[in-house]
Amino acid sequence: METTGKVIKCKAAVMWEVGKPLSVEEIEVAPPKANEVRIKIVATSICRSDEHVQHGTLIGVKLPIILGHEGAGIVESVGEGVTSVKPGDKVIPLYNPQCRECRGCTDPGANVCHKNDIGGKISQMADNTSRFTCKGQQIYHFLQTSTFSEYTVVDEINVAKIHDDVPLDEACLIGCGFTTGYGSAVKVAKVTPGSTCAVFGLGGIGLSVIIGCKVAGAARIIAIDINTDKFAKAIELGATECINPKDCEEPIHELLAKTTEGGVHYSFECIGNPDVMMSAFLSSYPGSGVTVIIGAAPLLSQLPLNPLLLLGGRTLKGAIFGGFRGKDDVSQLASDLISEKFKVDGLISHKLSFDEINKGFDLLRKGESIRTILHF
Ligand code: CND
Ligand code: ZN
Repeated sequence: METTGKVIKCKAAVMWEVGKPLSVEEIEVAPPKANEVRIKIVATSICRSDEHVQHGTLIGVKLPIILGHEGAGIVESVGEGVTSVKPGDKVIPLYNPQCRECRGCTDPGANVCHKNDIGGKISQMADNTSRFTCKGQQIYHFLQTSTFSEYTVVDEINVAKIHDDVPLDEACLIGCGFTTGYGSAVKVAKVTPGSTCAVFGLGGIGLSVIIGCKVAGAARIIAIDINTDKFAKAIELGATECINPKDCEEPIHELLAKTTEGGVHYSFECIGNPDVMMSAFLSSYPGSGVTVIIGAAPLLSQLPLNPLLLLGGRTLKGAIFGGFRGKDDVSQLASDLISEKFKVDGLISHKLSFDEINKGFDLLRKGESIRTILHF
């Protein structure tokens, strides 16, 4: 390509300050170094985790930074030594890399690669430099992906090649929201046919859990949210009943115990609220229930858990990225999308131009959107 080896000037949303709207700027993106890949992002979507960070409620990030970790695009150029993707390939950037060497990549029960930057400690490329500059200043990378930029550079371990037929709008959702929720049901909880599931929180993550529970053959999928506007979509995607905890006279776990012969088989927390995590846990059947924590709780929060509650045989677990590995599983999920094992288009509530990114954040904050896709 004519841009190969050159600095590219393009559009990106820069976070200069926490809590302030992102600023759409022209930035410079350096060419990929050895083992790196420069990607033209075609579509990117806004996950609640981006909003937590933008709002300053999750991890403290380095500034200025380019957020965004749900995206899809086309490889523009590759650095020396890259073999798994080539220019022109459709790809999904991965915040959960796959180096294939560390314990996280080789232990069959694990999925989080040790080369991840999920806590934001590095916020740069592996050689501790950035590929982004704006107004003469270095800009940090976010979650090794920074998809709120028309061009981004990632390490080869942070990119998955996908089938040419996958629509990039839908591919974006495989980069986080869909994969996280779906995998939490089918891979982490291992929902069984005929079971009863309770899903707390009906955003992009919770709705994807519902899709997973349905694919796994759950008989009852109880969808729970304080925003009743979310119920129609939950039913459309497979929920069999919806409950607003605010309408209940008793605590939700007591109501669920009564209506599910003592508790649900599987419960999922998809919000990031420690109180709801306890409700989800207490809603599970004391003899064998499984609860999966997916929501990202505020940094210093704690669960007030009486250990006796575990002795009957309950399991409380958590997962990142739905228990899936980066490169291999993402490529496979993209292929499963083409073979219609599941559909993800129902998760796309809005499409905006990239310049309207702050409107996208507002829609999420107001509870009006599931996933907003931004196009450059
Ligand atoms: P989003 O904000 O779209 O959805 C949350 C839903 O929860 C909304 O529909 C709310 O109305 C609902 N809600 C809020 N409070 C309550 C309550 N007290 N009771 C019932 N419902 C409530 O978020 P999202 O779906 O994009 O993300 C959900 C969480 O998952 C969030 O914390 C995000 O940071 C986290 C996450 C985790 C992972 C992972 O790998 N573990 C990956 N991505 C996101
Ligand atoms: Zn690894």
